[in-house]
Amino acid sequence: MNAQQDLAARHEAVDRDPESYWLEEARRLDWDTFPTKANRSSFDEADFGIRWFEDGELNVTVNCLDRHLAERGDKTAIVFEGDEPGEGYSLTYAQVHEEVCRFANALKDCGVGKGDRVAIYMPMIPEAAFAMLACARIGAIHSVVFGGFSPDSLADRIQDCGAKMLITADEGSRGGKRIPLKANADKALEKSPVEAVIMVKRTGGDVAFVEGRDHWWHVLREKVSADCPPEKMSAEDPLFILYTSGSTGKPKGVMHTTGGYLYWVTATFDMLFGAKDNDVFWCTADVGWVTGHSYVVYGPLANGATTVMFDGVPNYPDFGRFWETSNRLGVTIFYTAPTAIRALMREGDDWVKRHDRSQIRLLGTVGEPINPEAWNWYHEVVGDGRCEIVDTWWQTETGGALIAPVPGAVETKPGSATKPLPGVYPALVDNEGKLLEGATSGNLVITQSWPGQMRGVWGDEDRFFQTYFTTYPGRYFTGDGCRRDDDGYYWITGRVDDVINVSGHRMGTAEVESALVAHPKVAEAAVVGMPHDVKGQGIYAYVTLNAGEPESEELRKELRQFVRQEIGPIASPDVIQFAPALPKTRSGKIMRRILRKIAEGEPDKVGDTSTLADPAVVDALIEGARSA
Ligand code: 6R9
Repeated sequence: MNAQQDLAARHEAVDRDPESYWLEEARRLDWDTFPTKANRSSFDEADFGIRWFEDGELNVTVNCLDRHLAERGDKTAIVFEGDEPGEGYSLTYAQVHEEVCRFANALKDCGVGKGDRVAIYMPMIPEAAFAMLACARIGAIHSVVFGGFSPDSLADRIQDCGAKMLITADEGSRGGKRIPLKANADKALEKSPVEAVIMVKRTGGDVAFVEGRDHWWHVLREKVSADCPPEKMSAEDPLFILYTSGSTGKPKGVMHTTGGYLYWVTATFDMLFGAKDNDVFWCTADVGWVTGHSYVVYGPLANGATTVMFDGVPNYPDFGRFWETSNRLGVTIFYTAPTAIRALMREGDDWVKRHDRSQIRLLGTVGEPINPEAWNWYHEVVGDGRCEIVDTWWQTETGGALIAPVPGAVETKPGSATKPLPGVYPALVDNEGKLLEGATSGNLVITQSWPGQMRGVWGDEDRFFQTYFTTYPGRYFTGDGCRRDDDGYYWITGRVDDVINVSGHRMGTAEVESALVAHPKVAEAAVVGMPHDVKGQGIYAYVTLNAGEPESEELRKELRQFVRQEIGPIASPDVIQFAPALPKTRSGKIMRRILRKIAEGEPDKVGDTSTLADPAVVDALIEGARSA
């Protein structure tokens, strides 16, 4: 069977008899108890719930490590590439297995057990993967917090998930700069204490050490056994929590479980990247994001592939880093974000062409819509017109890819994530929820559950249903807008809610607003997205100062710095416009549509302003935008 026939057969099989298809597919995993039930999910309020393979039992690390030992124990599992080119090493499956078992025993010695939450705040070093897998080994639930987040953001997440332990490193090293992870962690722990801290030595920098609470990993490692039997987990036991931004409130703890999530990342990694024994797979995402979970750690390892962990940035020491490193490490499959592609494209073709890329056979992208120009550059320049481009649309909530071209089976179109994978049923609806047929644009919903779907928002039972299933009852709402063409191809147009996508990182406008208003000189703030050549979207903040507070360039800088401290550098506003007043309806609601149009540089398209309490505000804003 060729790829096209195989894909057609899968679609046919899952449409005809989903229960049998999924149970057959579950054989991709090794189970302690093979499930007899596949899908027991409902999107309806009366019997709402997402459950997959619920009577199955398994351990994630057995699937990612133990089951490969007999045949691939000496195969490279992880290639570590540090910040400096060539600063790195490789680990075999046998070695990773041993490290994970030791780490798991260290967790146990620190009092961590099944169901406990463990926060992980780490650089992109193999120990980050050991820590995640060690949790999975003993049934603890990890919550990885991106190393670029501030102490406050870390503290909020530790508190929300009730973490018992924090795993961190002395410092990170990115683009030649040190990142004070332990110092940040210490600040966070003042606000949200944990019982124990394990710290990995990465740079050897000076850090505080709290006796009785802190432990060095290299010290613990020598004391613990390399033998740690895997905990038998129920398919629906939680595997991890990952915080992500939504349109309202604080980031929510997206919860994924053991069986369905692992199945989905295993199957999608295989279908989309099809890593063979000699492949080297490099996904450039950080483990602080879902892409790092699914396609740096779990997906590749469950398939027995070789995965690269990169602790650097695309422009250090120069703009050729990706291609120099790919060549040196023998990378055959490369997966990155459109923002990185656009940033490198700006620097010219020469940075690419000076490195041999003939070993690369497949190029993937994820994180935001890829504009056709960047798609074509990736295809023509990076891939020499030879490599397939696999544009994968998915979300933290979906666990793994849902819409993406299966190589060799689905023809690509530059800028389209193409078509749904087998068992994924997207649909477009209008704002009233009416189902739209044929070639059209609308809001993207998914009509049936798939195994990798999130199971809940940690600590808030109602929020999952409220956030995703009430806008269009009976359907999962993605928050994305989308166009479907005559060939049934999907073209994601971006978020239609109050989420902005900055360099592939999700930011809730509400989060940035609440950081701004926390500043003593700020009375009110409204944040919207604006088009940005490299980042996709930038952050545009309208700020109303307290009465009598003078506007100044220094204050602009101070506010940017303040947001960096409150959330992290990724949330720093690109534009701050001081606004004497914000456009509000008579009921006091800020009309963001107007603010968006001004930020997009299209003030003539603000539309009807007659429902505003004071329509004159708009003219003042348009005037102010010229100098912002
Ligand atoms: C995996 C990940 C999810 C949001 C999603 C959408 C955007 C991701 C995309 C894409 C167009 C793609 N997005 N992949 N848009 N084409 N291939 O990025 O998860 O951080 O939760 O972001 O990213 O807007 O809704 P997450």
